Amino acid sequence: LSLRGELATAVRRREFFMHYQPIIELDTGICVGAESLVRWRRPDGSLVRPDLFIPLAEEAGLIEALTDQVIDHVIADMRELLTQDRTAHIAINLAAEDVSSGRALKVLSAKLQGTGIHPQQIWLEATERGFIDIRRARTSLANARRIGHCVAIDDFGVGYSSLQYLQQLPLDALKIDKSFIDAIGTDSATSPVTSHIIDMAKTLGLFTVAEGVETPAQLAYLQARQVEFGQGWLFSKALPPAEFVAFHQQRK
Ligand code: G
Ligand code: G
Ligand code: MN
Ligand code: NA
Repeated sequence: LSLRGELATAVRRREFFMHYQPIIELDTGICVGAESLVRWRRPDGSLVRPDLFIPLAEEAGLIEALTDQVIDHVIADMRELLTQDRTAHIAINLAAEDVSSGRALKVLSAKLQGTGIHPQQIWLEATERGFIDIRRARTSLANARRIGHCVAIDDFGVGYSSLQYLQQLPLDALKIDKSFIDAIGTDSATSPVTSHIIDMAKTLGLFTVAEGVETPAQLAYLQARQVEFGQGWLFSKALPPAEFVAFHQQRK
């Protein structure tokens, strides 16, 4: 059976679960929340990485069903933490089709009803990998922001149409892709681009989240440039739900 065929079965059998990578406020070191990251455990126990199966799910028309399951998991895993700490947030990744269609956002609103979780506590990461229909996405993201969600453009700079998305989508935040964080302090051609991305975000009034922060030197650079938030192995890898809750308790 192809991985793609297996994936359809996996969606039906709900073989997914979530890990949570802490997001840190860089000037205080406080843990303000986490990015939820989906994992697939096959029946034989092996794990498949999302960078392999998310693109497959997108191609196979399975991504919306998968996103629904992600939303269910985030609510089940994080309801207690989010209703006890109103300053905490969890970010959910949305595929291009989720953003364009707006369906995932309607599902999210419906599922949040009665949970006690405030929309302000769920951040949305709209990836720019894959084609986003800007006209449709504008409407759905504007609605999401109106009810209180915070919207970030994810994988910025590595995607399809960065500058167009940045100018035309209603956004609160920009996530600086790991490739630009890796370049900090190197003499690669990418290194000055990182600085320009930060400047551009500030010009547009967006706050910034740095992905893949691994070294104290990268952290020092980002703090000096007043990047507000960061995530990466310097702080923590992605954690199972209970481990993230413990991490957050200690660092909030
Ligand atoms: O955690 P990891 O580095 O393995 O994630 C790999 C990629 O898969 C990330 O770039 C991320 O954008 C994507 N991804 C992880 N979790 C989700 C999810 O819940 N939904 C979607 N659409 N993409 C995800
Ligand atoms: O969806 P997104 O591309 O934002 O997912 C982030 C991915 O980057 C995850 O797959 C996660 O496991 C990975 N990641 C997170 N922090 C680090 C890091 O500090 N170093 C490296 N090499 N990978 C990281
Ligand atoms: Mn992301
Ligand atoms: Na990313």
